[in-house]
Amino acid sequence: METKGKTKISATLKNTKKRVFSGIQPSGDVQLGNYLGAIKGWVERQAEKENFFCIVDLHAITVPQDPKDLRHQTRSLAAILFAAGLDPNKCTVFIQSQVTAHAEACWILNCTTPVGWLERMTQYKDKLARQESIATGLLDYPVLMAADILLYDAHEVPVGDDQRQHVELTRDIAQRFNHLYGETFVVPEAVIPEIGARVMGLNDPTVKMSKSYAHIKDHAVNLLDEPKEIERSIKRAVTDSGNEIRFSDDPEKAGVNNLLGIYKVITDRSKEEIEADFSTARGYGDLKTRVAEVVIDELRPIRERYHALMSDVAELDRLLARGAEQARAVSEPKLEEIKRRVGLVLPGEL
Ligand code: AQP
Repeated sequence: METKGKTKISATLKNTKKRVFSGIQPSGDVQLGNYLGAIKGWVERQAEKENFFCIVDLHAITVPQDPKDLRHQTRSLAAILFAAGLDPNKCTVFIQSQVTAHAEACWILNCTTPVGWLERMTQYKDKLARQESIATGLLDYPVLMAADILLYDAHEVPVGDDQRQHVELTRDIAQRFNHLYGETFVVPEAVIPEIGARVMGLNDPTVKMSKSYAHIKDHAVNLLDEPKEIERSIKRAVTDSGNEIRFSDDPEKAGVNNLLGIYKVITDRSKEEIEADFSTARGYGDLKTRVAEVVIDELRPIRERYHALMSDVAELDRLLARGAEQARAVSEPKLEEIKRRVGLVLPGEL
């Protein structure tokens, strides 16, 4: 039995092809920050490595969700990912709850993760401050995220800046497990874009744009917004009383910096070129018009493909079932390896 276990362990560690794992919650309307900080990069680099993109519905239920809305948001998010350009022939897109290894691995990792590590997470502390009563799952959110990543032996985790701390924690969880039970997990790295990593709220450029604040007027551009709504939100974006259009770390200029950052990620031009271009602009009104134009042009084809995909839900579900099958083929042997490591008896082993 021991030999059989050892053979299986080394078989999964032998994977040499670089893997990428990232997730997104179906927790509301996908906003421009999710797109520029994560999805756009996923699409651009999907052919380079072996990519797994997960719709993390188990993470979404760590805060209250209406069941009917959650079901719709999950399919809608899948349609957005495919509409944005994720190609099921190049990468694996799947729903977390359809691959049960994630929840099982999370339990095992819970048993090696000190609770103090979780209490220090800033996203937990922020959400805690916004709610009267919180679920255990909210505290445990980063352990489930660690399970998601570690089950795939992912080397890279492309995320926005807000998830940096969670990926750091995943590294700690992996190293601790490896120390306790022997080399089991690849220790992953966060891959964070230089610009676009933190798109700020249009109504308040000191707060990150977030699905949770989508109900606040003019906070976000949602990916499915019509051109008129996009134009309206961007025209109302908070700026400052000056008129200088340049990239800046000055908190006073956070609004202008945010608009320029959005413009930069979409146009893929250098800061110098952009500043030179805007040097003849007549104030922030011109800047907002140009930013609205590029955002509208970027999102138009996504919105059109989205509506086509949502008109055939059976096909969407078929694509997701295929993704889940591919994800199970990788994560289930890894889960068996984890179980062996901690001494759990697998069926048929006795
Ligand atoms: N404002 C942002 N700027 C850049 N990247 C962002 N991301 C989120 N907001 C921004 C990145 O989007 C990916 C998916 O995020 P998520 O759905 O897993 O959860 P989140 O980070 O908590 O995003 P939200 O929109 O703020 O959701 P809620 O309100 O539900 O918590 C991640 O890579 C994230 O970094």
